[in-house]
Amino acid sequence: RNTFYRLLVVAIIFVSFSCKNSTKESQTAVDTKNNKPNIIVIYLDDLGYGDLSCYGATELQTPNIDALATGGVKFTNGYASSATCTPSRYALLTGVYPWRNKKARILAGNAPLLIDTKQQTLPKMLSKAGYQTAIIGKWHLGLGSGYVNWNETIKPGPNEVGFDDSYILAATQDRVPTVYIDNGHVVGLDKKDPIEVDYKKNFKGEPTAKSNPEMLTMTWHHGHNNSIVNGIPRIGYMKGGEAAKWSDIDMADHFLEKAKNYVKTHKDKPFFLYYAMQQPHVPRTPHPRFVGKSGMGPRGDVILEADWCIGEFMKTLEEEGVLENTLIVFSSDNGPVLNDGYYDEAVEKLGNHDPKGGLRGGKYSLFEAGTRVPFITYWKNHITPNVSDAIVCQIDLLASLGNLVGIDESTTDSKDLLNTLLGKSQKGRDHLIIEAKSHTALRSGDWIMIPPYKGNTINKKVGIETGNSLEYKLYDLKNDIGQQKNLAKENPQKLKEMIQIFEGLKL
Ligand code: NG6
Ligand code: CA
Repeated sequence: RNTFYRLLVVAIIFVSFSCKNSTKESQTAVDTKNNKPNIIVIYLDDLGYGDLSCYGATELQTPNIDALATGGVKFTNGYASSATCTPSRYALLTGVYPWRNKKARILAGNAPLLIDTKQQTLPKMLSKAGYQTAIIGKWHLGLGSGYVNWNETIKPGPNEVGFDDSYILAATQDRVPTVYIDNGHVVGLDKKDPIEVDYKKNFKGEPTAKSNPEMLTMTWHHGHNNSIVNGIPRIGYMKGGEAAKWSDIDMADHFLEKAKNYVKTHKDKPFFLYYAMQQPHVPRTPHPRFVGKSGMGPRGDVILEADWCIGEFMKTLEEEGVLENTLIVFSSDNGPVLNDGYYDEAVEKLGNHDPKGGLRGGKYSLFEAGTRVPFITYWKNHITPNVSDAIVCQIDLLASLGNLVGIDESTTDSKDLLNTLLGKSQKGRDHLIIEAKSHTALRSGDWIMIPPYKGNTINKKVGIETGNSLEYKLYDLKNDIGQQKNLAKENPQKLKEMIQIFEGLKL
């Protein structure tokens, strides 16, 4: 009997030991295989917290983005670093708060490169880890070092801050030059028709929205009354480059094709692709396939178009056999705006849709809707589907993806939240400083504190509250997500604590 028990004990020990070993082995195997998953950041432009059906929209259906959310981690407290484009993209790529760099503001189409070529960046770090790196889509971080000759190699630009490949639009769809730039070269440029760009004065004899309104197919509301390209009035003046000008209605398909092609031609080694889509920024120019599809006018139509593009792109990842070895981060550079300078029925046809998803403010605003955006991570069979309330920010991608590939990149500003992004932890940031037009506020736990700022309380042209006021504002987001009740006077202790943290972090 004794022998029997002894044997049983030995058998149990043996079985449990070998089980442990085999789990360990298989984990190691998985880890080794996926140590370097492909990384894709899909970044939309001006997409609001409430613009997707997976974030509560009922008037628009975005099934392809929803599939990422239901198959990955959907963050309810995911932030862009800023309420405008350039600063958010700066933070995303460098891991540095944009308010540390005074030049990190919405840039003109001929502004110099904002990122120092010596600065650490996400693509540089991933290159070091053996990745191939590329940007396809909107850049808006400046090009050149003062004066740009658009007819020669344009640099420094994305290729000088870490991207092996770049296929970009220089600034925004509403800014000149309205051409694609492929690794520093204007696509389709006819050297006999050189491009000239100026943001101060027009070129003699060139039509503008003001001098030739009869040429317009889209009407400007504010700004956007300089050069006319494809009937659309733009910001800035441009001359020449006729053959190189992009087709606005084909832009989404164009970038999608480039992104698909990149995957097909780079799938044999780990790659990092920053797929920076232009929707739903103005001018909203859906392909005719999507016109009228949302019933909400062009803004809704281009959101549907973007969702379709993402669906097609996902199909490519699947067909090319890389889906299970690819981490996708989906987000937006800042919150929503309806009228951002063109009459395009965004306001009139909105109906019951709430792009802000119940938040206050919008693009340009220090209130929540300026920076709290859709934020999703997806990695088939590696992320357990989950909804996370952890506070995460795009600025954390540098440190977090650094951890993923085995490089320590934690900085004062960029936090390693890899486990949170992969749905293994619910712990997010303790504090986050958000920015809107160089003004800053503190999110800490469930609280947000907005210091006093002079200036308009409302940006009348776009119809969005700025967050400026002459007194401190303190909101408890847990009970007041719409920031309706300022608790600064009622809770002076909390206010004091928040001010102290804020001042400490801003050093
Ligand atoms: C503003 C533009 C706006 C948009 C924005 C940049 C005017 C009046 N408004 O200056 O239309 O282009 O810049 O948007 O020109 S962002 O998403 O790239 O930050
Ligand atoms: Ca934007």
